[in-house]
Parts: sequence; structure tokens; C-alpha cells
Amino acid sequence: MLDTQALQYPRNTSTRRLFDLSGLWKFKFDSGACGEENGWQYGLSDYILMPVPASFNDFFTDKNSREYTGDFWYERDFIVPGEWEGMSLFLRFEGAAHRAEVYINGKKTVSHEGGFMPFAARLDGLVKFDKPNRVAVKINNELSLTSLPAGSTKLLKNGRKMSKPFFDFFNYSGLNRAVKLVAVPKESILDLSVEHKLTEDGSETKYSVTTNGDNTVQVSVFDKDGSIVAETTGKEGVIHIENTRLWNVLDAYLYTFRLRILKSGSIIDEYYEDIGIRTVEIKGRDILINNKPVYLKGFGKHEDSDIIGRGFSLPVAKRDFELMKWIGANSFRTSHYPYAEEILKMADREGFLVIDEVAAVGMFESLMNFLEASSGKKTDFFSRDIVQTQTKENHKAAVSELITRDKNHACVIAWSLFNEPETTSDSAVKYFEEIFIHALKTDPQKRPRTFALIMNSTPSVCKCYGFSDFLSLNRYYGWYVNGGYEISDAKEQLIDELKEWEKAAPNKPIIFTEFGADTMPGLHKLPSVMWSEEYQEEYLNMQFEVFDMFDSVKGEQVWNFADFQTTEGILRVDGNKKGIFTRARQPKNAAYLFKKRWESLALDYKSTSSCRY
Ligand code: CKU
Repeated sequence: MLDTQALQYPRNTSTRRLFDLSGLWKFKFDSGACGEENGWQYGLSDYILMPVPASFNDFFTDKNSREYTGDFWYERDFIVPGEWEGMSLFLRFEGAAHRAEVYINGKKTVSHEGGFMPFAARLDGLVKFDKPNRVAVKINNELSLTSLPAGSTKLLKNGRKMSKPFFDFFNYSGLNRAVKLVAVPKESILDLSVEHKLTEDGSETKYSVTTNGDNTVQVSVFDKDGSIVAETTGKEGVIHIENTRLWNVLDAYLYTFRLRILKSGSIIDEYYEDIGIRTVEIKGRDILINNKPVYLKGFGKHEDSDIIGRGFSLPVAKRDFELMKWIGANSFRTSHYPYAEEILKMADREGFLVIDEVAAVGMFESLMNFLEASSGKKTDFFSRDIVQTQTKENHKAAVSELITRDKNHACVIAWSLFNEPETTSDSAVKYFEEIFIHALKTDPQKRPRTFALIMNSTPSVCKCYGFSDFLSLNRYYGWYVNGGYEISDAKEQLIDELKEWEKAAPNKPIIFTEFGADTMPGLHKLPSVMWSEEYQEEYLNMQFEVFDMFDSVKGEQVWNFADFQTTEGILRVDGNKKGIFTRARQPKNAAYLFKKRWESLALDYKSTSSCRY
């Protein structure tokens, strides 16, 4: 059963309490997978200290530790204040990559699969008040056919395990996001869903609140100045706001929804959520926000930075938003996994459009999918029984969690349900259908659903594009195919493929969710060669010319926002260098090219709808 309250962003309110347990935790590798046998759930000996939140990998100076694959443990003590007795208590793990088992004072309380979603270890009856309690968590970072992201684990001849991802980012692991101690009233608000509609005089928001009791629920809506604009009671209902200040692209406005459980005048529980009122719809070949067409400008990103790996860093997130605003972007995709909630909150506040992606990446099954996809390699990932059972179950659970966690964010305009899966077999079709239906059922706002199409998923062979409400193309003509002086042929290929898509899917907008060229910052060559800053610009100018030829292309999200770390290999020079910014978040020349283009493109660029700005 989905613990919806665990997915609710924790807040201090008049009835709720919160401690952030970020800091140094005890840490130990368990290469023999014998931690429990040795009683590690009660406490670790011979440990080292490890910062939380962060990936453990890049702190180490020895390669065996950096590449470590298998079980590892974190542990610390915490005190629950006596004043919290009688409340419902839990530890909220916001991201433990990739699976975790939590022990409270030696007792196993919860396990969770997937490294990018919050889950709760319920503490009721397990902790002492005003005295130290111990939390020990065993994490495992092995990749397999059933993990999201998918990959394999190789046993080296020396007995060590090694991660072999079917995807192009380093398998950063550990407590990548915060752990919080949360106290809520026994009778409390478990979940809120909202669905917006624009009316002649403002807006209507259909809402639904779940609680674990029968007392009255009150919903009050406040504007930015703190004035109340609507109030109603009941677990379900409609909130009518007049002259609504809508949430718009790069022009955000958030109302505060205050939820209360009331019992004879006293407040049993209180929770707040900042909510932007807007609608999203695909109509013909347009993406409409509040019934107005938009053109997406932005990036595929990663949660990736120096030293902390995939660990969440508020300062890095802040810098990224400043750069995205500076360059004239209005959107990004959370490639290739759900990002920390704080990032979506920032996007809500800044008015960015987000394609929210589940960690279903690697379902093409290749160690170098980026290369092999363009060479015509075929795999049969979905034909396996284990994929149709266990992987699908994990995938559905991940979709449920993602949508439950993120459904109320104004910034989320679409769900991306896969990145570059195999799509040419009948077994893929069956799997896709279930995942797409599941997402639709779970989302109260019925947002558009999509998936990013790998290079060899072309209209003539792809059997799955029909499920998408808009097409998301990852294309590298001019890089993996016909790069360098052959770029003129690359351009022809790109044009030909787009013509085919326009014919095959006449009613679907096309977004380029990836295109890009690896570029060593500071490498200059006249005339250009591949990897030089000049070639990156030449490649991008070619892409722009083609995008501008097709009215069906309704967005461009370049790969990638910044350089990022990957598994080492002959095609990666200390990581993927397709960034428009370096890993230290400084511009390559191409950043100025984008700035010029994006600042000059209207928000409704190429719209076909009659309703324009
Ligand atoms: C990117 C077939 C292309 C897949 N795409 C996925 C992304 O994760 C990679 O980093 C390609 C690349 O730079 O190769």
C-alpha cells in the first residue's frame, strides 16, 4: 500500500514537527553481505563518517571504494522530544539509492525499492522519548534487469562487484537526499489532490483530501499577501476563485492552500501547500498552458555535481536556475529520474515547465546505448518473463510514487514514463500499454504522457509512439551519426526523419528532448573539428535550421545542461561533455548562442492555435 503521507513534503506547522537529520552518519561497506549476521542493525563498529545528503563515491581517494557495488550501511542516533509523545512519528528518507532496509533500535521496520523517492520508516512503538534511539539503514546499489535504472552487476575475477549501467550516468549511490524526523498528529492529513479549470470569471479547483479520521476538513486559500480568497469545508469539493491570478510560464503565481482538520473548534492537524492554478493540454500540434500555446526552450538535466555526485545541493540547484533564467530557457526534463522536491518547488516559483521523468532508463539493454542505438542494434528487453513481472511491478510502483509526490506541482506539465526503451517488439507494446494506463489513472490532472524515443525508434519500426501524447525525440545526427564534415548528410537525415514523423503522427507535437555534441571546454579549432567549441556551435546551428523548418517541432531541450559524470570508457573523457555549461556551471561558447536564440523566440513560437497571446 502506498504511504501517501510519506510522499507529502514535510512541513513545520502549528500541529506538525520536523528535524532534519542531515550531517555526519556512521558508514561501512558490507562486501560480504553479512551485516545482519554480525549484528550491524544494532550498531556499526570500525566505521567511517559520511556526510548526508551526498553520494558516497567521490569522497574516496581509492578506486575500490569509489566504484563499490553491493551492500553498505549508514547509522546514527537521534532523540525524539518527550513533547512529541502521542504523535505519529516517522523517519522520512528522501532518496536512498537504490534500495534500503531500515532498522530502528535493531528492529527491521521498512524496506524500499528505488533511489529517487521518499519513503517512511514508521517509529510508533519503537522509540524511547528524550533518550537516544538508533537508526541503521542497509542500502544496496546493484543494478539489474528489474532495477530502475536498469543495468547489470559484474563479478570481477578478483571477487569484487562492479556496476555496469545500461545508461550513461555514473551509478552514484547512498543517501543522496535528506533524512528527516517527522511528527504529525495521530489523526492527520494524508494526501491532497487538485484539478483546475478556467472559468469566465476566474477558476475552479476540484480538490480531494484524505485523512485517517472522520473529523471535518477545512480548506482555505490565501493569496500572496496573505488575504483569504476562498474557504470551504469537506474532504472533497470545488473551490471557486474570482479573477484568478494564473500560474504562467516564467510568470508564476502561487496560492497557499491551508488544510485543517477541525474538532469542535480546535485544530487537530494543519498542513500547507503552495499551488499554482493553471491548465495543461495538448490540442492538435500545440502544447497549451492556460489555453495558450507554448514553445519549450531548455534542457535535459542531471542531478550531478563535483564531490557530492548525485547528492542534493540547494546551492547547486539555485545556480542552475539562475543560469537557466539567464540563458532564456523556460523548461527542463528531469532526465533520467525524479529530482529532489526542492527543485520542483523552485520550478513552481520561477514558472518553469517540467517534464517529470521516472527512472525507467536502460530498458534498451546496452552498455553503450547512445552508440549502439544509432548503429541499428536491436535488443529484446521486454520479452523476458522477469521484465514483464518484477520490472513492470517496480515500474508501476515508481510511477505511483512519482505522481503522488508531484501531482500538485504547477510546473509539472507532463510525465515521461521511459527514457529510450526498446520499442520495436510486440512484448514492448504490452508493457507500454499498462504503464501508460497506470499513469493516466493515477494522475488527477490527467497530464500528457510521453517517453523519450531512442534513435532507432523511427516511425517505420517503433510500435509504441502511439501511446505518447506528444513525441519526445532524442536525436544525434551530426554526432553519433554523420558527425564532423559529414554534417550536411546529417542534416538531410534529420529532415527526412521529421518528414516521416509528421506523416506518421499528424496530431502530435514534437519535442526534441535530446540533441547535442560532446565539447571539451576551451578547445578551439578553426575550422572546426568534433569536440571543439566551434563544432558544438556548428552542430547546434544546423539543428536550429531544421527545427525552424518544421511547424510540428514545439520545443528544444538540448542535451545536456551541464557536463556530468559517467562510467569511464573510450567515448567518455572524464564524463559526458555535451554540457552547454561545464560541470562547474560556467558557460561554453554555445551558451551565448542559445541565449541569443531563446531570447528572440516568442513563447508561442510556431503556434497553430487561434488563441494567441
Ligand atoms: C546521451 C541514444 C541516445 C541516448 N542519450 C541518453 C543520455 O543519457 C546520454 O547521455 C544519449 C549521450 O550523450 O549519449
